[in-house]
Amino acid sequence: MTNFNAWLTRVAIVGILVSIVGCAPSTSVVEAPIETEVRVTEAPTQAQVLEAAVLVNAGFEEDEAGGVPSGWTNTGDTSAVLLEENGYSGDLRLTHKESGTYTVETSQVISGLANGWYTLGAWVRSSGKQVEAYLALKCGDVVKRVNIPATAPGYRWIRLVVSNQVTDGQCTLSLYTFGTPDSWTSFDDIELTPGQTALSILGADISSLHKSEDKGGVYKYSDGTAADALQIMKDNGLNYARLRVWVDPADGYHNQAEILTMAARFKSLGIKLLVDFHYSDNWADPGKQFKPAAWEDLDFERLKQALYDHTFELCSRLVEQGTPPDMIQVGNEINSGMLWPDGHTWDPPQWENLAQLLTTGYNAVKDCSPETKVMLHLAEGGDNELFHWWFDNLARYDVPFDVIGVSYYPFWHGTLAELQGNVNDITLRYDKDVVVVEFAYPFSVSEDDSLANIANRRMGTEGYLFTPDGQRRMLRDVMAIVRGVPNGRGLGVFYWDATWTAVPGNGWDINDPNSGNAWENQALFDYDDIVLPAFSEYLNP
Ligand SMILES: [Ca+2]
Ligand SMILES: [Ca+2]
Ligand SMILES: [Ca+2]
Repeated sequence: MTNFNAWLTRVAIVGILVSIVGCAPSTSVVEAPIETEVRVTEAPTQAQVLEAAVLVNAGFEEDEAGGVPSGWTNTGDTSAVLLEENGYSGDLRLTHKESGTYTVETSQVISGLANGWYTLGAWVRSSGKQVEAYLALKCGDVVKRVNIPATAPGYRWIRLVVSNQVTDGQCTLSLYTFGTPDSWTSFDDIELTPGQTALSILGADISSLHKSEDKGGVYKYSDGTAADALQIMKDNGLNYARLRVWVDPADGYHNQAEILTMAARFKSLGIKLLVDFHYSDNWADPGKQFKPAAWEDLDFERLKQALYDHTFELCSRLVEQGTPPDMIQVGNEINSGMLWPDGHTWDPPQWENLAQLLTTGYNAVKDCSPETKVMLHLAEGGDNELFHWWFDNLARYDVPFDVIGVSYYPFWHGTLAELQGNVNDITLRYDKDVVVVEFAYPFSVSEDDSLANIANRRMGTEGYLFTPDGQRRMLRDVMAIVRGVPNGRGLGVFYWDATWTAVPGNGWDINDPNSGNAWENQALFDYDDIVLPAFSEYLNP
């Protein structure tokens, strides 16, 4: 549907609502449409009837003498501009490549644009190893860029987008490479379309925070000033927090009481809440989905009831204290199912049981709070085949849900191109929004406590050092992948676990107060408790 059609539809809906208002006998009916009625005053601005801009030679199929694309201007080391075979579509693509170090920009000025938001989109491939490669949309004095990451290994095409606001009728599209010798960037099928593409969820799992604070953990702004961690994160763009809940955890943290306490703090700062139900007394992930001790001897019907009651109870308590959950995930990384063995997806698979458990969780959420979104969450965000296997099996039972959550740890879950291939596909195939609900990347190769960190120096992705800037670059590029999901269905990212710094007493094992932290090199606060630069990427949604 075009924006103009959307406006026409809205006018039609408002017309219906106005006629309802006209004969509505009760004030409760009258009140709701009045807010909508304001839309009657909205005229179709130019931006609402815009069509995609007409670019010259957007697919690089037309060349001039000298082998450069017609309709584009090249500046800098123009010998680095090539038209190569094997476009994303058609015969040809634009490539920047040179045997020496080079800097080159290929650009096109588009004028006659109505003022408003536009989004530049392009398919790209990249060797990596450039000093810098990006797409830029320059409108007036404002330049917006999206970095082009390496798409090796495999050299898959990925599609990136960047939005900017037209204020004086024109913009410049820029395709830029600052290359090292033999590094290359390819471009094809450039588009400039009306509208803005931005992430609405800028989230972090901060399940560690409450216990950390109790054990003496402190958090600081970049200038070294200690402050409330939530305030620091909010000032760095955080708008959504995720908390896990266990049924009866041994140390008394990550239980319902903690969620209620934290939810009240979030509410006071305008931070939204995603509750991550593990349905266990301890960690649940693809390698372990053990039942809570209190549920172990229940038959399947009673197990479903226990799941329902636990979910409904926490949700209802949140509603009652005025902090309804914005989203709830039924299970955590449930590739292998949950509540083993009843909800196994293997050996032998119990898809029907799992479908009943997930449907029960969904019903508990909606019975408590119809507005709350329900997420189903799997690990292995780059494995499209796995997502097909899992969601196709569930689809046979019509399991209801609203959002797909994926974990994407670059050192375990494939390349950025594989992440894009998966999230773009599953939003279409299952007609759902998607969230990268777990992501992290290290900022250090050293340790801040005696327990060896999970992500060690052998696990780095080329081009992203285990440094504060490497961590920032990886978060930036994961955000770009989610932003590029077609039709605005990529909602956002949750960083995991932003606040889990090395604090004695807040280790990984809730049965051992002396256990260490294997994650402190992936927190978003450094070993001196100072917020890391990656966090500020959330200020560019
Ligand atoms: Ca082409
Ligand atoms: Ca450690
Ligand atoms: Ca420290």
